[in-house]
Amino acid sequence: MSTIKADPYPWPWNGDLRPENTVLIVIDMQTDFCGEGGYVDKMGYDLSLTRAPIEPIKATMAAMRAKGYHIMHTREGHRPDLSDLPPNKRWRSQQIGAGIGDPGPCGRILVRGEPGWDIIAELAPAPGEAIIDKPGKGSFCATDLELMLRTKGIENIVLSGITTDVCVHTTMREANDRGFECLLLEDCCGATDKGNHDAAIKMVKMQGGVFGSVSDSATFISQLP
Ligand code: C5J
Repeated sequence: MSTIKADPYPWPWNGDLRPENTVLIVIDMQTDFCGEGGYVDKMGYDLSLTRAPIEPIKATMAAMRAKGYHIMHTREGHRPDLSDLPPNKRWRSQQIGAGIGDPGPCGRILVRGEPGWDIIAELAPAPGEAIIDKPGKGSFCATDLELMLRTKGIENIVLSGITTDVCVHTTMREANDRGFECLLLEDCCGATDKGNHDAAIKMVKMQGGVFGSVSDSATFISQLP
């Protein structure tokens, strides 16, 4: 029996925390979301907010790799022919001056294979770590993530990445509804707006942990069995 100190309950709920049944998912740490000239930068948001989780994620990933835990990464992006890009998603991005599929300083925005779409070098996946390419916000929608988790016997998911209120939250909600036990590491996530980050964290903790529990990287690393 091992748990991590977390709010609103020690995680995981049943104390069954082992490298074999637990994965760290690093969500969308791509240049488009936290690098100069990428999608978020083009929209005019403060990059320091989406870059803040880089060091905490790096430390968490190193600790989990050293103990043999599963690590997975996700990337949001679309096919070069944009056949998996809903027209309303494209239209909305054009309204804010960062049209998905349009050329930018880091290549075509949020298009697979372009420099801006790739995971930042600081958090590069290690050989053997799965990368899930997703066309939407949630990591379960139109991907083989659930099949891979079930095949590996994974029950516990530690969530990190960007953005807290969008892709991290959507993935956490999808995972929770599928019966996975979720922990969000607060300082390993960031949003384009600090208020939205804080609200997203608060939402997880309501109703006894409606989507799971919340901890931070230092606590997690120090208590990880
Ligand atoms: C967004 C994401 N915000 N990774 N994507 O469009 O959160």
